[in-house]
Amino acid sequence: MASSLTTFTDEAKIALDTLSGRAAGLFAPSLRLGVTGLSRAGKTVFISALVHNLVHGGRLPLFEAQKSGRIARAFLEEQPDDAVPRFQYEDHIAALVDERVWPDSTRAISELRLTIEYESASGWSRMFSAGKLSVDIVDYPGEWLLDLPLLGKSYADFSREGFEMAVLPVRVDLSREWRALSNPVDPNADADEMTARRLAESFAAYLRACKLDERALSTLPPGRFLMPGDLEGSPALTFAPLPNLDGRRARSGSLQAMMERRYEAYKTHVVKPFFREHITRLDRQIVLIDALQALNAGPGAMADLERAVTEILSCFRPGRGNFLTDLFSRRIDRILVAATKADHLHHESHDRLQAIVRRLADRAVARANFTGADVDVVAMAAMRATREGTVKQGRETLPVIIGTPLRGEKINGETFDGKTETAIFPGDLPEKVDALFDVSESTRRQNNDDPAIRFVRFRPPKLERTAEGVTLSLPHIRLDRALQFLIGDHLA
Ligand SMILES: Nc1nc2c(ncn2[C@@H]2O[C@H](COP(=O)(O)OP(=O)(O)OP(=O)(O)O)[C@@H](O)[C@H]2O)c(=O)[nH]1
Ligand SMILES: [Mg+2]
Repeated sequence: MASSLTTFTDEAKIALDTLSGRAAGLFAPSLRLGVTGLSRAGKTVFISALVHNLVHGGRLPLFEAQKSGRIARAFLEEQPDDAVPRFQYEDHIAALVDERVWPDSTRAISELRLTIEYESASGWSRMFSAGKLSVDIVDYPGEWLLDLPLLGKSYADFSREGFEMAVLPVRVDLSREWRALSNPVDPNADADEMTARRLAESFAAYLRACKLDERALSTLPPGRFLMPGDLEGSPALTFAPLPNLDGRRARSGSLQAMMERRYEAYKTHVVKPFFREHITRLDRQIVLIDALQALNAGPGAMADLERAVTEILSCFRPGRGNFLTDLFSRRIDRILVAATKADHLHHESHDRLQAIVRRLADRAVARANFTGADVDVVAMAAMRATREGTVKQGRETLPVIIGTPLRGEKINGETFDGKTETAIFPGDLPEKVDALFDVSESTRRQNNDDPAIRFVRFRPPKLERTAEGVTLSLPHIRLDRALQFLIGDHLA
């Protein structure tokens, strides 16, 4: 009796606190937004553009709270986790806006808290006070995401899959050296540091080659091999798949035992803490996908991208049958799968881009057996680097995009200097989505050497300034739609 009384008083007190907190404008519910994406998908640019557009009242007609003028103020606040570095928002914006350069690849984790003060749409809530919502966002190197699926895989699984994937047509030439080095190795031989190091280095070199633009492959774990962060040179990274394990148990003191121990240590000390601290507490998630880079590289890259997205989604799948469920403290209820960099296409092609990503997401969702969250798809650009126009060619009028291609980008033998604005006809995305994923198609294409779909990269846009020198809002494509889906209901 006594204890339930305490509980009751406690609860009443908490309720009272909450109410008075809200009345004093102090109560700010928080929402953790996961910005998920493989490396170079556009996470850092997305976060920077999102914050800038909210803080500076950008043009966001599809974001209802902003459109109806209910957002009083949005600002960066001190973040909740002291141990995590702050997201260098000001530096990123300065680079994008003043220097017109894109941010470097992210090498370590960082975090920010964006607080939005708004007026509730409902009269009842308005009576108490203005509303306040804090959105917490974490930025990290995309490569690290590839580690999540490893949590569910034994060293033997990791080794077997490593060798299976290495002989796929898109990888077989790149993995040749590593396979030649690994195949003669006897897993049962005595553990030897030099052998372990040679294998690990060769394996990492193969993964790096897969990631380069021409192949643009995505499924490349372990992630720290590509982006070691503070683990550079650490023994935790000195392991690699071994051949011919055939379910054999490792003899103590053998190379296999050593590799297995390090693989397990990598999972326990590197992957799990990252996952537990930053991924399991998410409420909402946006998955950014750079489909254009994979399209550029051909169907092998598209199939690989689909595999990566499927494996990652399986990690977020709630409920039984997911080895990670116990780690989750919250449940993600909305996921937005976003095709990024849509500004590389004329808007007439956006529907097709969206269709490609929808097919990728649908299959990934089905294969990952993913249920329990609303999944939506959008083609967007967090920072629009181009504008649209038309060019007359003979009797035809072609829809073009106009922007400044990055220095060194090439089209039809012409190399750009990074200064000149150019109109480009990006071509049409194919109507038939299936062919894009058909790997046999890629072999044909590589043999015939007929050109794949080609895109060039652009510099960040030149922004207009007012007479007072104030930069106008950052241009984007459907960032507002993404925002509405991700946080709109929390500002109702
Ligand atoms: N045109 C255009 N390019 C973009 C956009 N967003 C990203 N990019 C390009 O994509 C590159 C990668 O963007 P980032 O935001 O750094 O990608 P990331 O996901 O943070 O990558 P990692 O930090 O390596 O994981 C940039 O350098 C730009 O070239 C966009 O909205 N429009
Ligand atoms: Mg980044």
